[in-house]
Amino acid sequence: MTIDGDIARFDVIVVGAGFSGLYALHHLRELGLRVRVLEKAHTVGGTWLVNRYPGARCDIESIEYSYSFSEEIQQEWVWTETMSAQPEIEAYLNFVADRLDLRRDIDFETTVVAMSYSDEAAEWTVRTEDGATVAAPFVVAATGILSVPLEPSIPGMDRFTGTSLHTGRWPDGVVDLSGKRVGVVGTGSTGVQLIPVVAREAEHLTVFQRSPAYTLPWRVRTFEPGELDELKASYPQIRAAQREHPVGAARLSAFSVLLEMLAKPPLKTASAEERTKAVETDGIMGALNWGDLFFDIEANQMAAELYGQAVARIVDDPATARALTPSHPFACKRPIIDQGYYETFNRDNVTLVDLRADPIESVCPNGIQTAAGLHELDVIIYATGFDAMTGALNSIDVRGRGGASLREFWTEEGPLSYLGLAVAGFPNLFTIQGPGSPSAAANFVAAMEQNVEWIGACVSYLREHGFRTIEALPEAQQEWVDQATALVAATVLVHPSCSSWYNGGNVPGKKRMYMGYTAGIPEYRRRCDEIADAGYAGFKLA
Ligand code: FAD
Ligand code: N01
Repeated sequence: MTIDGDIARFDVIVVGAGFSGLYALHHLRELGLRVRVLEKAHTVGGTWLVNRYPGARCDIESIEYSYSFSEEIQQEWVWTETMSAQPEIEAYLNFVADRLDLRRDIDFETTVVAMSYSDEAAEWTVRTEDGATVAAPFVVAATGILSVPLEPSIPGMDRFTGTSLHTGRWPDGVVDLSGKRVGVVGTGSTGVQLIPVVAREAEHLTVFQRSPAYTLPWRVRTFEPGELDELKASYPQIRAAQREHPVGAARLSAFSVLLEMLAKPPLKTASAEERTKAVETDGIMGALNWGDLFFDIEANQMAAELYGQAVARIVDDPATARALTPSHPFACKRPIIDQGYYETFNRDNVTLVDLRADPIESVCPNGIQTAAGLHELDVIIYATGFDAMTGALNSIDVRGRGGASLREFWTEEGPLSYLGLAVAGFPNLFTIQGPGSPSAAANFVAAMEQNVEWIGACVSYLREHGFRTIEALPEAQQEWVDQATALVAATVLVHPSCSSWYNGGNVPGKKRMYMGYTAGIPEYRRRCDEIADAGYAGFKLA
């Protein structure tokens, strides 16, 4: 890459070197394209490089939450646990980068700050933080759906004299929490993973909880000797089953459990005895394992009550159990699984602060002040989530046709996109698993592989047929958004009390809109293929 003066030119610029960017580089390079990847971190990994917090792991079995495109890679790599922890996934992505010799085409420590499209040249010019520019007809934004950590704005945060950490940019190296008084703010997927591990290490843990989580107890285990080899021998069947499965993971995962719930009898018509028996027999699963919770808010509220009873069977202190019972609808946030979450609250060194009753007033130099008093702390860990789906692209000044700003468009109109792959007014820009894609409610890697392969085929088609540009048509985009919205219209996902990264409700001021596509990956793939086969229907090719 050159600084100022001459501009280096490529066929495709990929931004980001996580799961998506690495596969985009490999696949597009295999198609004979000159590809350059720009990555702000010092190495590969994306999500699995920065979320190094204790307890971080995936919640889909690793033999499915991994690349399927290379038989060599899936045979050579050794997973040690059913659902791998962060260090192993990070190591896997490094292995892939080396095995496919990807690093030679990646510029690390290179943050993209702006990119603008020239109509005349049919080309994107991409500017990085150090003032360098590169250009290419096509840009693939592999910038991540959960890559911009969200800091809460609590008065006094910068006055804290202890250590402040965000789980989404956890420092490299050991963070020693032993003998420390630690506070964790946030009880989403991250908090639920982090809290049991921190409790075992810290002198005292105080959990500041605004919305209690719904979380399914889960057993993650190391593979028995020979077990992984047997699975590897069945990879053709495993991958085939995944491909046909709506969530891109056919083995047991929180997503597959949720899908199975849809086929269960309704809670509304269950007798009092049946409800009690469900909780007595199956605990938390029994409270939630009913078919009408996604569509009927009253049934959902009844399930919340049963859930509270199930929690009370695990948590010794009744007041703590009550505080851990959610009041928002089940299923309107991403499903969570845990290992010993509720048991953690029976420990002598753990205190729960229910912010619904006792809100945070400020962060002080020596702790967190709530309405009821001061909690003295040495370390505060913010597990407060991400500006999801649009956050990463909105932190780049993306200028499309006529200088239009993507950030302004998405802020004013909402996160509109055609297939989650393209935005009208931004020709030749592909977004991997953007808003309106299945990624929010599916195995991301499976969903992403489809996107990368579709983009590869699209660029090849354009070149073979002498087209220089492809651009989503506004009416096709609106139709796609309408279809995605219609899919969830009858569900609790759009209930006013649902606030999550799925609908932008977790970011103050963000326009609310459900940002997923819930018909499943096979149906999404069918639609994408149909559109491509029709000469890219809904796109303007020029
Ligand atoms: P990322 O991994 O986020 O990578 C994006 C890359 O782009 C980053 O390296 C970033 O530095 C770079 N980048 C962004 N902006 C710029 C810029 N302006 N300039 C240069 N570089 C830039 N999904 C699942 O399906 N199953 C799971 O079990 C699962 N577990 C998760 C656990 C955690 C803790 C989190 C946060 C997410 C999890 N996800 C899971 C979602 C996860 O984000 C995806 O599965 C996947 O890792 C995303 O890969 P990606 O390459 O698209 O994005
Ligand atoms: O973020 P979240 P996350 N004061 O937004 C609270 C993936 N992931 O990092 O709900 C007090 O879910 C907030 O409270 P509320 C997965 O896709 C996967 O946990 O807004 N609290 C909430 O409790 C997941 O969905 C895994 O009331 C504040 C929490 O912080 C996504 O990443 C593991 C607050 C944020 O929860 C994000 O998960 C980890 C404030 N000012 C992550 N602001 C797997 O296991 C926010 N909160 C696969």
